[in-house]
Amino acid sequence: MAIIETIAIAFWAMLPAYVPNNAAVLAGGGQPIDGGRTWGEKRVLGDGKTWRGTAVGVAAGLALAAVLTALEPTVSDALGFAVPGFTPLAALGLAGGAMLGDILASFLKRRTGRQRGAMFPGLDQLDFVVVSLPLVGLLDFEWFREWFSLEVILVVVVLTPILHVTTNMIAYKLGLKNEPW
Ligand code: CTP
Ligand code: K
Ligand code: MG
Repeated sequence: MAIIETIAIAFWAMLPAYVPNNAAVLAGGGQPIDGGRTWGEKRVLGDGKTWRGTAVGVAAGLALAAVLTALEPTVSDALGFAVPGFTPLAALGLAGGAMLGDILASFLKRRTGRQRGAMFPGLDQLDFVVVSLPLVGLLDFEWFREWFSLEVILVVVVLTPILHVTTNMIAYKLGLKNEPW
């Protein structure tokens, strides 16, 4: 498979996992998921993980998956190779897994004494991949196996941090995010 093709499939297949974090940033606010509770001295998750941000993030990922699925035949035709349509379970795994990964990362950040907004290099850029891919594999193994070849997974692991750093830098410059990571 040509590298361009692999990159296109990786990017397209991961879009429903990329969008939830950005949607959550725009929608965030309101009740924190941990309800303000602490574990030991530290918050369980912190004020940066809210019900509204999480719900809007998952909804945005699911909606995007539906749009991409509708566009898939046209886009595949135009590209000359197939990009994936999303089954409901694949979409749920990608969008839900992305938000879950982000929440688990905050849990780890608090346990390691990091305040809300502190960076955790590596984890910040890949938390949602680490949870969304296994979750997709669990929810719809056939779909996962069809689209996530070893090459596609490798591209995802390299491409995601680059996209993450770029989009967060833009969001920071636009004043949408408090920190550039
Ligand atoms: N956000 C949210 N709910 C989520 C994820 C994000 O409401 N599940 C919103 C919050 O307003 C959050 C902002 O998006 O402050 C930025 O997200 P993120 O960088 O993940 O959170 P941080 O504020 O940096 O908090 P943490 O240190 O826990 O990652
Ligand atoms: K994060
Ligand atoms: Mg942050």
